[in-house]
Amino acid sequence: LLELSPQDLRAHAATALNRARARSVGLTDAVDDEDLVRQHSKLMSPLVWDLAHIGSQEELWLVRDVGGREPLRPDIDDLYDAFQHPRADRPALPLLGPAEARAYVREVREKAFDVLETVPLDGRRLTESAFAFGMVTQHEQQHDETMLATHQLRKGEPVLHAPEPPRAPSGRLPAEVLVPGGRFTMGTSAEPWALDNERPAHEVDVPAFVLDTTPVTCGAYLEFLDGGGYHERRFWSEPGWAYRQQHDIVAPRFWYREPDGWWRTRFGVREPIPVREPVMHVSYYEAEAYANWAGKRLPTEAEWEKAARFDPAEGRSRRFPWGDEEPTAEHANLGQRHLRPAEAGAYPAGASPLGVHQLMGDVWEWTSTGFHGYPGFSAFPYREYSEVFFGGDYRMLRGGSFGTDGAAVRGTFRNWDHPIRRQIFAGFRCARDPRPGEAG
Ligand code: AVJ
Ligand code: FE
Repeated sequence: LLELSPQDLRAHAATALNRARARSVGLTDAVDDEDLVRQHSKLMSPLVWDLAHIGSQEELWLVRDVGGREPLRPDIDDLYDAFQHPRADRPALPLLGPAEARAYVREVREKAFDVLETVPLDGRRLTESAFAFGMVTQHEQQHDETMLATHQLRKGEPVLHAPEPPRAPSGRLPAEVLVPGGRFTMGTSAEPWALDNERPAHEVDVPAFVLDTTPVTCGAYLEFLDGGGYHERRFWSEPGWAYRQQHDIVAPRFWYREPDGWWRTRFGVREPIPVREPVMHVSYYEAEAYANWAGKRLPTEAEWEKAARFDPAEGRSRRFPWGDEEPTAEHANLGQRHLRPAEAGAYPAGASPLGVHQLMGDVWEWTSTGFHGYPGFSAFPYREYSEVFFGGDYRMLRGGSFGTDGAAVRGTFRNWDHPIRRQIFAGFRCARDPRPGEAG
């Protein structure tokens, strides 16, 4: 699918690494040192941990593994190993301070660029190095999105700024799209930067189903909420109801009821709920309850990917809903260009061949599927990236959010989180089985 030469890889990797670093620097320079070391929520690390962790992983994978160089800071490996210390415990660790962390990631990056310039890139080593550089870029971008979620949790005046996303063109889209039944290719063996859990490509038979054309909007969600949906047991699964009761959840995270209706806070700004925008900061359980209320269900992960990738005219899976080209600003709301999702229907150029909109960008979309390896899965480069999470209490999320960079998402990309999580930029769309006669 992608032809890579050593020169291509060097140029592409350098650009992608620089872009990720500009974002990390922007997110960490936006606040003062006191704010950088503070834990804004038990769910998140202090920003200074994410920063040094980005450097630590880059040191391990690029400087030591690909480059075969001497360790810079073997003494801090343990501090920045996510498996050694849960997020809640990280503030108490003897972490690098802001100035030390910044100096550390700069030094690692200089060494990584030196490796990129000098490491032999031929045959198998080209593929392996492409993967390592791509993985490090994606890793930094993933933590940048995590840091953006930490920004959303911090109190105080706005420190991040971005232009407003495009509005939706006038005219209504059909509410739903029929996705015909049949086999399609799920996952990939061709994407050079696909992570282990996206591999290998395999055929899946997906019966016909009907999918919402856009993610569920705040306006639609308000009907569920104002109609008493949070208080009706029958819409909720058993664990969902227990969670809703235990935490007295009555609205999406960051929403507040005022005498004149619902408001929200978004990166320090208080604003009325934007009814045309996809709802976000809902748990899987809330998404599931909404779908039940609407007489629908959440899509499976295979349904989501078929809607996002299958081209019925050519009978093949694309890299993205719009085709094989990398995302641009016309295709999708990705890359923190904006600090919010765009209105439903705002990206007509990013629609799939069947007319499903905004599958990429805006909000991550909950699916009803748990985390398992595809048939033929093989852990790479190590079990801790994906395999140790298989079978855990997770649901798959697809498509990326406004805070996901294009380097860190594609039609095959698989994200996962606990069904109770709400601090991530996650929303959903609904699916349903076709009614008799509807599937043609
Ligand atoms: C794929 C987003 C679930 O952030 O926990 C970052 C990605 N893995 N560092 C996460 C990841 C190791 C991961 N998610
Ligand atoms: Fe990480």
